[in-house]
Amino acid sequence: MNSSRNASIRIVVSGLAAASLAAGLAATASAQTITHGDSTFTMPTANTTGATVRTGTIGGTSSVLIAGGDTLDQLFQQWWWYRVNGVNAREFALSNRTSNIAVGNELTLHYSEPEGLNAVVRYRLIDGPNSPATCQVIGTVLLSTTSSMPLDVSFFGYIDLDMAGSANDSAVFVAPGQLRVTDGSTGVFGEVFAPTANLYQVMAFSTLRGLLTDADIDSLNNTGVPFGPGDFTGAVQWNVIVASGAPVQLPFSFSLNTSANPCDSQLRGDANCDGAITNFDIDCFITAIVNGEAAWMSACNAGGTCLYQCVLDINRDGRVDNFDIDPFVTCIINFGCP
Ligand SMILES: [Ca+2]
Ligand SMILES: [Ca+2]
Ligand SMILES: [Ca+2]
Ligand SMILES: [Ca+2]
Repeated sequence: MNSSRNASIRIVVSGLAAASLAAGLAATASAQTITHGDSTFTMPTANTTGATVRTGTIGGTSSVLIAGGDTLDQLFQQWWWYRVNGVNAREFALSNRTSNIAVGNELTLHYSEPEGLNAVVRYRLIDGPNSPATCQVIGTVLLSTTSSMPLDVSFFGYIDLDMAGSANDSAVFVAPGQLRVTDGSTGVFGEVFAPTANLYQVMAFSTLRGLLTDADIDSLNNTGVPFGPGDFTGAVQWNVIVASGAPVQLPFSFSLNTSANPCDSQLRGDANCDGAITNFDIDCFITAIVNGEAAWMSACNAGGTCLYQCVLDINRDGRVDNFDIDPFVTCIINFGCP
């Protein structure tokens, strides 16, 4: 980002802060910071940046992501837009925040939008080694609906990384759904990981953001990679059906100087989270399949270091269910997953 971008954002912040106070939203409007080790991640106050305003043209929150041992904020903006197909004639930002909860290294934001679309946005910060300073933010969005009719939703995850605090960045895919953005002079890099997204697009600031904030329908077109050097911005698009009683979870993680794939450091099949694949994993695997994530968390993952999806989604199809049973048995027989 440059100084003119800073200046324009400050103007918008002050104007919208007044508007949100007038609307009586001050009680839930507070900036949220989570920390882990010496890394921090901050999402700003609800409804106080162009960001989280439904049709704000500045778009995207001004986020802060700082990895341990460093002082640079390397994340200019990150935010979410959606369109209910057949209902909306444009994209809208998630904007109607109903609660925000920051506890330790986890931030949870609840949104309730007028189409009957609800979103629970979760960020989990995981600090890593220093020199270079590393951390991951494991993001997920859980979409559900209060409507009796299924919603046909296009949902967008947007990110504007400024590696090493500047715009001299290049981007390439390092694995399917995993994009690496590297600073041209320092080698500092960030990654974005969205394995289940249907579409992506990468462009120089601010054209891509404009597609999400303007008054028409846009879909991403799988172009722009490799990118740069330039002022990187990227987005992914999921096209999903959200039906009553059938919530949809969308994974979207990002990182500094390490992989953004949260499963890279997790042992698939290690259902009791003890670092090995043995018969002792069988009980915990059954707990997960039969009783779900909450029961598994309390019975088998007291330290909270294992991620449900990473260790239990054995067949890597994005769900933990009966289809994981056969490959899990194979893992146990072989003391490791193929
Ligand atoms: Ca648009
Ligand atoms: Ca950028
Ligand atoms: Ca184990
Ligand atoms: Ca699975």
